[in-house]
Amino acid sequence: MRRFYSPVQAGHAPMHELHNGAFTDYAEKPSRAQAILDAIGGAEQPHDHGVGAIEAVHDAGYLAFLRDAARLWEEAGRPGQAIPYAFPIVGRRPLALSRIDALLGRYSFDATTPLTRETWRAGYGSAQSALAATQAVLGGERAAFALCRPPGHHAGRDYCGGYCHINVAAVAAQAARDAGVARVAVLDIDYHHGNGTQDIFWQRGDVFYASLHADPATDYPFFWGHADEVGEDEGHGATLNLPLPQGTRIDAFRAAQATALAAIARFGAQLLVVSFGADTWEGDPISRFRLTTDDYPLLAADIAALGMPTAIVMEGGYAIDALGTNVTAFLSGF
Ligand code: OKP
Ligand code: ZN
Repeated sequence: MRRFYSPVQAGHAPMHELHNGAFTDYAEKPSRAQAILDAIGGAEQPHDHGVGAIEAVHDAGYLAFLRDAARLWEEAGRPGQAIPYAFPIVGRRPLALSRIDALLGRYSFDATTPLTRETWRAGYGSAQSALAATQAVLGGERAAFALCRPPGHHAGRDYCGGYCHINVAAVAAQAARDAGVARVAVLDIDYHHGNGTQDIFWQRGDVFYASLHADPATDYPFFWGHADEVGEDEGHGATLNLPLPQGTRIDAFRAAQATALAAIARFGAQLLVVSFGADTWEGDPISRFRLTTDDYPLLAADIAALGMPTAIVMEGGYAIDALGTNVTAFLSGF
């Protein structure tokens, strides 16, 4: 299987994150990508497909913010990395914001996603990897893998959060639409709900979003991913959420995935984007499902049995010692 990764993706390396009330080591480390690269035997560097496919999904003001935030933070005399702390929850209205703290609150939905001088370039590279995998399957490959890191599924049209800045799955899905694929599906099997992907396609009838994830009643991102969230307007019925309890093992996970795959087939998708997170693994440090390494080929084989051209983009997975093995196991199922 062709696989893609750009070295610029390693540049985003925040020192720490706000985790359960204290600063801890940033879990979404560059060494995640290295561990996967070592296991899959390297990757092709993606061609630069330009910023257009990113602008097709994200707000222009937001992208300017991603480019500028770390510089503005430094110019304000701040140490470390740019982290938001005040959010316009009440009385939202269009304002010409200039203060870095105001911009951070406006364009972030949580405080776990620091921005550095390298964030934009890394997110851009991650999106280029996703685009390269999409081009490969549009060009006839059965499946392709984008080693996306930073991940993307929590990022919305105009906000970052959950370690995500550019929604790489959405960029891939939209690129497929713009290449003429009439109906596209995103299957999200990361441990966490992909609130950003859901939000981007919420009112769209041409892109189906199906997600298996930990119940938002107990798990991040808390506010999205409930079973009754089904999309709106033209998108009504084109969002499918299958929340699962902590402790979920392969049998229940596989059954839920079968439900999602059946819905994707009924929808009539002609191309599939898989948001793959290895944080469903039993040893993941921030997650609470109990999948084993041997479960991943089964899940992948079920997805492959759909017979759809499939671009796989990497999302989470934080047990770095096991990450390469788990990703290899998943890819082997295709
Ligand atoms: C990104 B992805 C809980 C901290 C949660 C954010 C988790 C982001 C996961 N105390 N931090 O979906 O793997
Ligand atoms: Zn996750």
